[in-house]
Amino acid sequence: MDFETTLTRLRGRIDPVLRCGGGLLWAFPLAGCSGVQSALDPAGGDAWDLYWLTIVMTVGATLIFVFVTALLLYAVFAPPERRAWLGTRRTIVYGGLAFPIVTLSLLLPYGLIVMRDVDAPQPGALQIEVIGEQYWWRVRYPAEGEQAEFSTANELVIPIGRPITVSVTAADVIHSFWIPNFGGKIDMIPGRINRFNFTAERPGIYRGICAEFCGAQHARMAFDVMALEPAEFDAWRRTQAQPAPEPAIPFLARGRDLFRSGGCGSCHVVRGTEANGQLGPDLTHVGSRRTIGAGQFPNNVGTLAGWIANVQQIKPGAKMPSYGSLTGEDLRAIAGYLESLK
Ligand code: HEC
Ligand SMILES: [Cu+2]
Repeated sequence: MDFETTLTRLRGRIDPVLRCGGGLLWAFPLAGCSGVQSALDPAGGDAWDLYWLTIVMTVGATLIFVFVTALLLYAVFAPPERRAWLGTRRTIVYGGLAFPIVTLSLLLPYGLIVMRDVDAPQPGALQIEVIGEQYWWRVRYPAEGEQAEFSTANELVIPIGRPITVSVTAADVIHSFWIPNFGGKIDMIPGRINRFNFTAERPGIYRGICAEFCGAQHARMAFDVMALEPAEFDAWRRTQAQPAPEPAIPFLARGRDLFRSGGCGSCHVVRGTEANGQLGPDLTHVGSRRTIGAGQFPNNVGTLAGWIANVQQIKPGAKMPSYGSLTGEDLRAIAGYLESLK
């Protein structure tokens, strides 16, 4: 069988694979290329450096792989007199020594420079503290100038254009703090504080996740990142520092009373009321959050009521008991009260 026929046959076999299987294979990674939780859709910080490092490495490695595979096929299928040059000393010196030495000598400093530059702290950064807990995120904004400190949960609200330093740690087991669109991933380790520095370039809603298995509900441990215009951020921060608003109508006041008598305040803080428990998320402005349950459900009266009645069914092992014995009316009142805490 001569070289040409072999090639034609090989092509006949590979073509359908490339067309359907190969096509599908490409679709999978590409589907992850844009969106609110993608390292391939940088929105600021080191994400750009990491993005280009990834592209250069992937494209480079693909080209070299294709080239070496082509040489291999040639070495196997070409007639002996045509492939004789493959075995010469020159090919080995240039292809086997010079080429890898040059390529790797360029890639190594490139990687080292990216590593040196990423995660550099910036002066005047906004400080935020995040504590990983099974299975949610405690978020603290320390006092700054006139602005009083306050806590929230499962939500990182940041201004665009200003450097941010997030100091992370964990309360129980190791978690990992990762916002793919902003680069770096950083471990949250009990008893240790790690820092993550970035600047958001464009406004938007992004999704952060826990990237280290931390227990049964690890996969249901996400958070929202809201990058706002600076003025919007300042307004948000002023509102969050306020105590919870008083219930405006009797139905909501009833919700607050049920919240009190149900013992919710032994685990949750609602600033401005006597609820000051430290075990669960701060609920002072829970109604202003986009999602509940660490990024699991959109935030509205229905999902809040469902959460309170069934938390152990929808997030088994979460450190909050289900309140299945509350009547529908009572559930609506508590959920309505929480929803009104904007
Ligand atoms: C034993 C402590 C405990 C008690 C009592 C408790 N909770 Fe919770 N609660 C938690 C914890 C812990 C979480 C976080 C769970 C998670 O997402 O893994 C939570 C989460 C929540 C959330 C979601 C908050 C968010 O931002 O995602 C709401 C709403 C809530 N609780 C309401 C209530 C109400 C209402 C009551 C009383 C009927 C109550 N909780 C009683 C511990 C408690
Ligand atoms: Cu976790």
